[in-house]
Amino acid sequence: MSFFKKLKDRMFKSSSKIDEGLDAIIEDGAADAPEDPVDPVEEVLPQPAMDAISEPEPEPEPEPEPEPEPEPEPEPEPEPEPEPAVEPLRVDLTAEPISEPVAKPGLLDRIIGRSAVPRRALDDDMLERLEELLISADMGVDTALRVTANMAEGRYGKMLSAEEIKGLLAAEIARVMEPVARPLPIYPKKPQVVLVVGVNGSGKTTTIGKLASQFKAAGKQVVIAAGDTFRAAAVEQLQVWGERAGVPVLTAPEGSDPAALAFDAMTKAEAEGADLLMIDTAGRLQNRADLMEELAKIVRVIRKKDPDAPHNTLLVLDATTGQNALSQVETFQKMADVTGLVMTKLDGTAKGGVLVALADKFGLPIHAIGVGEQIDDLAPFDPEEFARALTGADG
Ligand SMILES: Nc1nc2c(ncn2[C@@H]2O[C@H](COP(=O)(O)OP(=O)(O)OP(=O)(O)O)[C@@H](O)[C@H]2O)c(=O)[nH]1
Ligand SMILES: [Mg+2]
Repeated sequence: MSFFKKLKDRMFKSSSKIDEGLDAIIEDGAADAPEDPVDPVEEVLPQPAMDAISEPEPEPEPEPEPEPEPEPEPEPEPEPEPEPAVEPLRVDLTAEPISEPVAKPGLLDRIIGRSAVPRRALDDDMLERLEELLISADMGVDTALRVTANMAEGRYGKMLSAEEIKGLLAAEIARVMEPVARPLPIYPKKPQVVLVVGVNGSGKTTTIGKLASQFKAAGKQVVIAAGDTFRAAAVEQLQVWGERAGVPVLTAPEGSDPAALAFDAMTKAEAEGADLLMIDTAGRLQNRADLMEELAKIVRVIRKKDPDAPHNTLLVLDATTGQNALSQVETFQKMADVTGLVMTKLDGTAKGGVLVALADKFGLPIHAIGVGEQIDDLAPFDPEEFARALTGADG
């Protein structure tokens, strides 16, 4: 099974959350308007989103009847033309005339028994509810506003189905994430030092095991340093991962200085000509100044050996912690020069949206995502797959 397939399967909770919410939004303002004069599908949706539309689209119908004109009904007020919205947000269209059912299922549809796809106009109310939906998927207020505003730009007043909205949201989310989707860079420097940091239980040790296994499979010589010297169990856990990955694990006695271990590990990795040295660290809460200072010390000591080290500082974040991930990035950035992110446990949350907020706010590379506890449950980060899994755009 491919990683992406796994991600989609595992992120089902997220998908259904947005799915259900969208259906309710459409239903509340629904208009069965397949003959809507402004058919948004062809012109609006970018290619990937087109793929996501599952309903058979009403094919261009031979029009035997007189022009399907707009509404012949008496206008209650000046026509709120869906002007090419210059500003993406909050153009007040008083919603009513547009969001009202524009047409009953067309005669032709009834005759040929075609079921109409519910649609509603993209208006202020719909946008607000979409924002709420994205916020409930943990995207954060700022990012949710930006995503919905961009998605609405130029589409104000258009009739959209749930599938079309999912496709549009997915395309917008993928656009936000595209620039940050980058694999862990590999440098010619030997050993390339990868420091792995994060709060307690975020998945650091597990991620190191998974990464070590992948690099080993790619022909790299990898060494792991068990820099979490606080708990004997932590060292044992890493040794198990080392065995699984077929990679040596350097350890130090419980309670010893992790900076000293890191220094020794660099010396050994150098001597052995290893390509990569991955340094595990103890989980540290961002409000524990002493632990954060200890991390800074590890970095200082490593730099005595190689001023450019660590070459990568990976911050491992747990997707289930939601918006707190944002403050974790801020705190760890102060203590260590975070070069990239790995988000774990995306399989265990309905709220993967926080990854979009992270991309939007920090622009740090997202190297990989954890989608399970097994050694191969680390996927490269693919923005489009992620966006579609998050929005349920594949239906
Ligand atoms: N479902 C799921 N569980 C994960 C994932 N990554 C890690 N875990 C689990 O999360 C728990 C914590 O993982 P660890 O790797 O020990 O986390 P840590 O950051 O090293 O923890 P500390 O060393 O205590 O700070 C373990 O039970 C892992 O199996 C993931 O992608 N998906
Ligand atoms: Mg650990």
